[in-house]
Amino acid sequence: MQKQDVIKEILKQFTGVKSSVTLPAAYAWAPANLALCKYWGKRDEELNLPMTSSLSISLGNRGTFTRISYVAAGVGDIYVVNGKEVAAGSEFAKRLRAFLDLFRPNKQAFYLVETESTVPIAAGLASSASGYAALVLALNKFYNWNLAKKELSVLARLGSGSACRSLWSGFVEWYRGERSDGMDCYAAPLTLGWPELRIGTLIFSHQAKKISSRQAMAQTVATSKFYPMWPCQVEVDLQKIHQAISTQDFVLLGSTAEHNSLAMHALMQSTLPPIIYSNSDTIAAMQRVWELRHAGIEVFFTQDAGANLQLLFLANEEHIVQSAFPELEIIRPFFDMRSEQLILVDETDREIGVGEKLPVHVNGQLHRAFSVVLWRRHNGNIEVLLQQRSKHKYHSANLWSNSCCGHPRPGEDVLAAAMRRLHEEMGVTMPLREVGTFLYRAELPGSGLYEHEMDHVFVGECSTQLALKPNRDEVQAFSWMTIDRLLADLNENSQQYTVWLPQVMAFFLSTK
Ligand code: 2P0
Repeated sequence: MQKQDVIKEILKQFTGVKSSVTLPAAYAWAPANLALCKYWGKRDEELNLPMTSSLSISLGNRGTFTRISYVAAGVGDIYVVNGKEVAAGSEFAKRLRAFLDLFRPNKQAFYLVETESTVPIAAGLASSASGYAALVLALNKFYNWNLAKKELSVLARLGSGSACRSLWSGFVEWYRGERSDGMDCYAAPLTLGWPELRIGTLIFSHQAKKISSRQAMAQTVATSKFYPMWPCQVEVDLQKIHQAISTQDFVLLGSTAEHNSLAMHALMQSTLPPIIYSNSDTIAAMQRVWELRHAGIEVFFTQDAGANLQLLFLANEEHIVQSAFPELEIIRPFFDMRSEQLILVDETDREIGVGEKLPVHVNGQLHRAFSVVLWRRHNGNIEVLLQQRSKHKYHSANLWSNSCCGHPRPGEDVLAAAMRRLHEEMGVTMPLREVGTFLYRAELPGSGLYEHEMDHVFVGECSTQLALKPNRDEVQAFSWMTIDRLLADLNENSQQYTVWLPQVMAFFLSTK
């Protein structure tokens, strides 16, 4: 099976690749990702089908922003990376051109692809993952395909295997699948986050790798006698990582990721000829990490196909790890998102662009948003958690509202955004369930701003023991209120509540 066959199948509802170009240019953003359980070895090199499943964490605001348009007149594609045009004969350009060849409506259609990368490329973090993911997202907008994320994940995989995990923020699992056409081989996000998680990148080598991961993988599968053990290792490690995430057991997460990475490098040492990405700095840093652990600091490492290391630790160890490794660049995967950019949508919630938060509210442009309602059963009643917005909020200050609300950022999954914001505002992490969306437009009294939102409503059931830690910059008070009392008060004292709360509550009630 060839890539073209897969693309044909996915785009069969359209008349060929082109469909209708409705935009002069389209742009998209995708995060880089770091595998905690690695992808190493393919069962199909043409389709980038892996031998095993894998699991990653996306790297917050480290990623790739891509804009795609047609070259007005010319004889070939133009690729611009971080403001510099890429030589047409380079390996990078050849690989990208071959991928885009799969998506040309005719042989004379040439693309201008402009990308900006915030991935520390020298740190050995795969920029190809976010690059191909952003490119596929941009093509989806450019041609107005409106494909589901699962299909986009399959398309991104055809560019680079690990790219299929770069369509979401947070934890993402890539399923191996069984089919020879790979239609069941795609990634999907996990519902749980871990806001305290930190990733530190240590850079030891700025040189290009002597052997690409693509080549190294193929050599491992072909020549390592230990390779047949790898799927068993992955199966166990995936189970442990799932358990670590669901119980927030950091030592289990870190030790499993470190072990998985060492096992992958052990496989490479057993190939013919051997492959060793580490240099003496890599080994010295590993030993430093082990010394810190011996001294009681919970820090672990993972290493991709390069000399550099990524450290894993929690927020409470940030200072001590930073002082042990002064050159460490720290990423907060659940916080360092692209900020203050909102996703503009049409009335079917299809993404049509991005916009700065304030102008979007001044102009009343339709954008994607979410509202979270936490609820509990207490003394035979259903109670919902209300928050009083801080006096510093840019609109609806001091008003009472549902438990949390906000906007997903470009490239951010709306559930991941709801989880992120719930933690930022109320200091809690819990599973949320989306119960639907509604569209509303309202003037925000006294602010000159308009809310015009496609609002995704999430609910989460809490225990009566739930400990809230509200962020005082966002929330000045909170209160659990029975539904009956809230509905009565919304009638009597509506000016004390946000304009969107009645609709959110009506939605919540319809699910009860
Ligand atoms: C990973 N790596 O899971 C593993 C761990 C590197 C080490 O995925 O050939 O660039 O394009 O499918 O995705 C790097 O491999 O390879 C990689 P292709 P890719 O992140």
